[in-house]
Amino acid sequence: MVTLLDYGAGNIRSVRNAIKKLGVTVNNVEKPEDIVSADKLIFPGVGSFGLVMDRLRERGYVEPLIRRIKENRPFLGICVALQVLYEGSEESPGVPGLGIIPAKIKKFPGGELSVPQIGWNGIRLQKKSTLMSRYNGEKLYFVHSYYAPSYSPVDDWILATTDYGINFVSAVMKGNITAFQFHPEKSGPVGLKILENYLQPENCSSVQSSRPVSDNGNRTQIAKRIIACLDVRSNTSGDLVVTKGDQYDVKEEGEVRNLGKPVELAKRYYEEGADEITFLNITGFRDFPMQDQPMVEVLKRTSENVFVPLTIGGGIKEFTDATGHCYTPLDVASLYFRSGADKVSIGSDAVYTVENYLSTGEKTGLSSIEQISSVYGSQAVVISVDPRRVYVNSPEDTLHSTIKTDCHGPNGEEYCWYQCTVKGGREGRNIDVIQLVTVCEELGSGEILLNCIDKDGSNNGFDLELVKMVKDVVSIPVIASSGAGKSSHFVEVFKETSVEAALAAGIFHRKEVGIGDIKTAVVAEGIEIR
Ligand code: 1PR
Repeated sequence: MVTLLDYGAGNIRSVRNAIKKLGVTVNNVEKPEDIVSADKLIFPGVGSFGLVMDRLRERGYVEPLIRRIKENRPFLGICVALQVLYEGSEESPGVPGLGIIPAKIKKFPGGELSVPQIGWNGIRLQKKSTLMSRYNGEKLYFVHSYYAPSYSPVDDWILATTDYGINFVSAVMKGNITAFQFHPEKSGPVGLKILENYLQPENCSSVQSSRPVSDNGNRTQIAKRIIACLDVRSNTSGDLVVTKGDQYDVKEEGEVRNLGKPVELAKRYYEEGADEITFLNITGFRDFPMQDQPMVEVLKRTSENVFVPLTIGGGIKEFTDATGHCYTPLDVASLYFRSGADKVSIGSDAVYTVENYLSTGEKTGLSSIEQISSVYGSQAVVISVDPRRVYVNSPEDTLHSTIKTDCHGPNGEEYCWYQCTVKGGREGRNIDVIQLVTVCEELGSGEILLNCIDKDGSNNGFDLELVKMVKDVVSIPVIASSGAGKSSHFVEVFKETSVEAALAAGIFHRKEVGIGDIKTAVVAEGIEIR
């Protein structure tokens, strides 16, 4: 039996599901005393440093946690739960942490590497521990903008370190107190093995030797991610199906193309080695997700068997129902996080937000991006961009940011700009992709999912010109999407641009190319992959 510290801030369903999958019963902390009396405690940290500390304080959990840790009773912290062991964080100035480890959490400096760090990176073990006895150097899933510095005086706490521009502490351990910056519950089979080790009865005390493990000095490297995307909507019989469009047209002879069932396909892609799964509820702009429970059900069922990050998009916006009850975008996102999502993606509402911002020059704090990122952190907010090329003869013909393109327009035009659309590409708006992504980053989004309507379903490769243009102006991770037709397209996008991830849909659903085939081709070119 293990006890979970859930303070209602986000997706801890996957931790719960991972424990259940390992055949262990999960108890919840109901009152402060449960923290002290629990046999084994798992504390999955979700949200910003300040939010986590606020919630702990409101519930009277701070003192019992400190007591448990000082008494050396089995404790496993995940992500922000590692960070709150420290004295404080640059993320939430003035908010004291638990103060167990005498150092402060810092923000990644950025520069060449995008912040947040999102993806699969290695760890270098610095000492032996039974928890890591079945760990063989595989990559683990990280998502964070702040890090624990690896310099003293915390040496005696360091279990593992990782490189992301700088060398940081990716795991701490002293006696029976352990915390990971990575997410074991999102790190596929290897993560489950680590969790299983913690849950073993004989590992009640996670014995460690003080003898340092030889550190081979190799730098760890973040992997490029391969993401499987499932566009989901109801067909004419009312069944929720995975569909796929050509330039966003998902109908064939009046029927919605049906390429499979969402939960089954997601499981297949997880087993084939997808680094992440994305669900896009493509009619979310007209249905309201909180009344469209099948999508929530899909997430809940998927997270029972899929232990890599899940993103969900579609319909994240404010909504007033027939009774006059108003739901905020935060309400919608919270429902998705509670149902198993790690990130939400915002499409149409991001475009409206940016239009508003460009006309007033003011941040309202009320947009979906601001609301959700302030509670769950920027890494939880992806912007799904649906741009379409607009060709012009010369940059002077438009006020928008143009590129000189190798792929000329229908009348031989040599320039184009990328127009943002809403409602699944049905409506073009007067803003361009550069305006959209730069403002979204400023408002707090943590990643860009860069589709391209012209390329969608074409199988003729990603729009490299678009990807380069966007990568040049943002410092958050970018996912290239639309147009993948063969493995070499992934090699091309990773070699010719600095994009962090590449996503495909049609080739996976139609079983034309396997995720394993892509990874083999990418590795053969010396590109880091999981
Ligand atoms: O506007 O916040 O409600 O979100 C709606 C979401 O649904 C957006 O993320 C939008 O991209 C998506 N969407 C809306 N309509 C469609 C459609 O296809 N008719 N799908 C749609 C977008 C694009 C990719 C696709 C890639 C890869 N699909 O997700 O999977 O282009 O495809 P490929 O590898 O087969 O080329 P909101």
